[in-house]
Amino acid sequence: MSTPLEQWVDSVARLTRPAKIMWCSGSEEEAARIQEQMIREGHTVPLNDKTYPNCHLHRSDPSDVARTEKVTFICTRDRENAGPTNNWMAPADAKNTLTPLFDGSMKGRTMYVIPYIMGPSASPQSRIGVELTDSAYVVANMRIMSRMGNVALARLGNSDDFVPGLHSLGDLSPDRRFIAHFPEEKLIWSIGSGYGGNALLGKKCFALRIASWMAHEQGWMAEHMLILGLEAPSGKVTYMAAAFPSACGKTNLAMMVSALENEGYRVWTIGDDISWMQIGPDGYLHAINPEAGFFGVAPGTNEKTNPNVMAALRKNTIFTNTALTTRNEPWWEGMDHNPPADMLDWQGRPWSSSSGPAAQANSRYTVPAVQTPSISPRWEDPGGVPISAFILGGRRARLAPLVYEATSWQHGVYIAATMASETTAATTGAVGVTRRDPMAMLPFCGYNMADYFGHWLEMGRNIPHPPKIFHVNWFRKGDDGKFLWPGYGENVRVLKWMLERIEGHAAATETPIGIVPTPDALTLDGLSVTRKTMEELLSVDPAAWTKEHADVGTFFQGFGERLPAELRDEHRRLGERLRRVPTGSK
Ligand code: SAT
Ligand code: MN
Repeated sequence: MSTPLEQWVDSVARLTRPAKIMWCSGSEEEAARIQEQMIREGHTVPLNDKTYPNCHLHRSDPSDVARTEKVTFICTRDRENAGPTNNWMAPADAKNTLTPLFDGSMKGRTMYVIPYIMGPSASPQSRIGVELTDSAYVVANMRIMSRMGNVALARLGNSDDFVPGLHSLGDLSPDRRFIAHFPEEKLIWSIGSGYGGNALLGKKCFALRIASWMAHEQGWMAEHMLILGLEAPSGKVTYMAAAFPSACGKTNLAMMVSALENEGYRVWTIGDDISWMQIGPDGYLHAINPEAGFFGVAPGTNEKTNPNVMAALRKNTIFTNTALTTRNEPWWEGMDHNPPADMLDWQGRPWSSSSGPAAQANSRYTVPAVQTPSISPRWEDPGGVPISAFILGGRRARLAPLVYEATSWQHGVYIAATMASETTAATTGAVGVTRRDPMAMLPFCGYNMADYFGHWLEMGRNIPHPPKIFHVNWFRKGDDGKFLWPGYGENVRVLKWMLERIEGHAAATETPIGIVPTPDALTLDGLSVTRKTMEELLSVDPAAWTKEHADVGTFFQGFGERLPAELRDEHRRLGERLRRVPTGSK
């Protein structure tokens, strides 16, 4: 009798017709063979053996360098369950469209069977997935990003309790590229892309889109959040999970080198992208990082912005679409000030300063989490870590104060549901346009987002000790257009205030939008931020917020009747509070 997994592998092999099937064990010897295969295929080169041992540079197809949201689908029987923020296809239509593309798509190639665990191997909060792929690059990345191979097979046994994900490069044509999710079957089909979140199916496809659906069904949370621990001078560590839209420094915050280290405050890293959280026996929400590695953006990463990851990626790392120096080392914009001479750009062409960026803007490193000097001793704790705070954020040049706190869980859900960020030059399109990105989950929520808001509200009713909810904005600018707050390692000063709020002794004042620190509540020793700047950073401008309030009203209309009544109430109450502020006051 074959197992459910063997039956599925057989049926996929009949469709895709690979020359060979290889079951991945996860061994070192196998990893070496996969690397050799990648090098033979011609898009991967080994890097400097002395300075970057066991590291590789991979160049993807130039048309295949980022996630493609336009061809990402949630395939539920009822269109309403995918909701207004997702692309939808009926499951049967999706299968009819994609089956011919998979038909014979692996001919002459190897089909790799990758059993993997999302989460620490021994954690009851972890879940199993199996990815079938014809890409050796995917195997090499999944090996870093998940617990893969025999460890997963052993945990699965003969069970059918795994999320199947079928992936094929197809012909890499953008016209025949689809990333389809079938949440009702907990199934993923992806074809036509070899890149990141399109192809490493454990990451956004499973750990966010499918997992958010499972979490809704089963009463837990799958969130696009980093997880960090803030250690206080007493040695006590307080855990926080944070959601930011892209380009707001999530990885840097997770690995921050604290500016208050001499005073005994340091930051420990548990995860940089995804958090799975479940109510623990102690009544706290307990978080695990479902991933085992970091798939981070390279450009802008340097000794100042993220020294921990710079130390981590000196071995066992896959670089994707970075430039290559004559020393056979990776390079990207923002790594240092002086681009080395005679580099090859991310497409392997000779580069000169007039030929545009040397590294692709979305070039990446894939690095084992355990190599990060700041990795928490509890990062693989099977019980997860108890979360005391949710931090939400965005990039708002003028509007949001440096930090404010929700007055209740329900108010916090309102803040999360209305999160927004202004576009930067790094994102395509116009600069400075406000984009709403609720919970930073807009591209990753596997069901109707209005129901997802409802799920957050429901969780708040069920968690005996819910995390406090904060909103931060590291990006506020003064009238001169310069950032008011220094950011990076100095952000620990804001985390310290949160810690004191959690412990119940930090100074704060109530404003219409929430609870804001008094100008002297943050520890500013050793920092040249004046009191006037602090006041500006913490100010709430009722006129600007009245405009924001109207904009949120329009945004909420998009969810129609399904928007939870609690959020309508919060919205109405914010409007009332803003109207009560005497005009002209700040
Ligand atoms: O490509 S990934 O989805 O893994 C990373 C990202 O785009 O956020
Ligand atoms: Mn992400």
